[in-house]
Amino acid sequence: MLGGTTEASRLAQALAQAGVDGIFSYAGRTDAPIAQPLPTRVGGFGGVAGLQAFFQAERITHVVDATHPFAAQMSRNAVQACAAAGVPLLALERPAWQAQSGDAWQHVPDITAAVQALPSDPTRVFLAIGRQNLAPFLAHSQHWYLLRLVDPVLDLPAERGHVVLDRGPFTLEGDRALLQAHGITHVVSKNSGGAGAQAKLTVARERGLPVILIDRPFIPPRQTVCTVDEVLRWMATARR
Ligand code: 3Y8
Ligand code: NAP
Repeated sequence: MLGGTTEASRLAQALAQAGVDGIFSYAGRTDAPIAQPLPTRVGGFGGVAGLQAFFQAERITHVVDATHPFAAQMSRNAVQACAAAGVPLLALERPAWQAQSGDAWQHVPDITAAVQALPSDPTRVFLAIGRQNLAPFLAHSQHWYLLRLVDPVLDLPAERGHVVLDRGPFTLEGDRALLQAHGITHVVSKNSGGAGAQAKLTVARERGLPVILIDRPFIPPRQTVCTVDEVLRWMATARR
């Protein structure tokens, strides 16, 4: 299984309890990812060809893609490698977040549009998008940024912003305190879905803050379910 999300951690628990002979895979993006109850490998496979070679070497019979909706490259590679190798593939993916009454969301298609959606006058922005796409935002130096990262890879002078180290899943009281403490006026987030990162959107609704929400990237069609139970049922029936 391709992991790296809360749902992936839950699926690993269920597979281990069911005695399924599985391998959990991390990309190796964080220094010390959460330990899993399945044998775990860390690091890229080396593109589609590397993934196919892995399937052969490990005699993989089923692949579950439980990566994050924004891990589009991994998901694209899995679709290609499984089709080429004739290995059944199932995606475990949480539904996108839907706006509720009181939400002030602006949907944007990508990072560039998110940067352009910020107001021109100086604002205090909670950038909850990790570390891979920060540069275009930080280039707009009139804003003050609150960054939440998993690992201490970057620091900001106090007048430019503040870095919080946290891995999530995040809590409502934690995000309430965080946004309050830093006088946040805007939130930028990916439409990750799931419960692990939803708290900041709830707090934005409570405080009437505008949210710039980045749409998910395109992923080629593949069989997709939303729950661990559906994955277990699929495992029992899918044949090579
Ligand atoms: C390495 C595994 C779990 C729970 C942690 C979920 C919940 C928190 C939402 C915010 C948003 C963000 C980020 C986020 C979420 C969960 C879940 C989820 C967003 C870990 C993990 C790995 C990663 C990689 C990391 C990215 C970064 C993205 C931080 C582990 C904790 C911002 C995405 O420093 C880096 O290079 C971090 C890179 C990809 C996005 C980015 O572009 O920076 N996730 N996140 C996985 C691997 O190596 O394969 O370290 O334990 C997993 C989780 N991330 O039970 O695991 O949604 O499942 N992760 C985003 O959504 O915008 C945080 O702060 O509010
Ligand atoms: P990505 O851009 O889709 O993938 C880039 C490359 O990283 C892939 O081609 C693959 O390398 C490697 N890779 C990605 N996920 C992997 C996995 N689970 N196991 C082995 N190799 C993997 O991926 P990403 O967005 O950087 O995400 C990396 C990890 O963080 C994933 O586990 C994802 O679930 C987790 N995550 C991402 C986000 C996010 O916002 N992107 C949020 C939460 C969690 P090769 O081509 O060499 O095989």
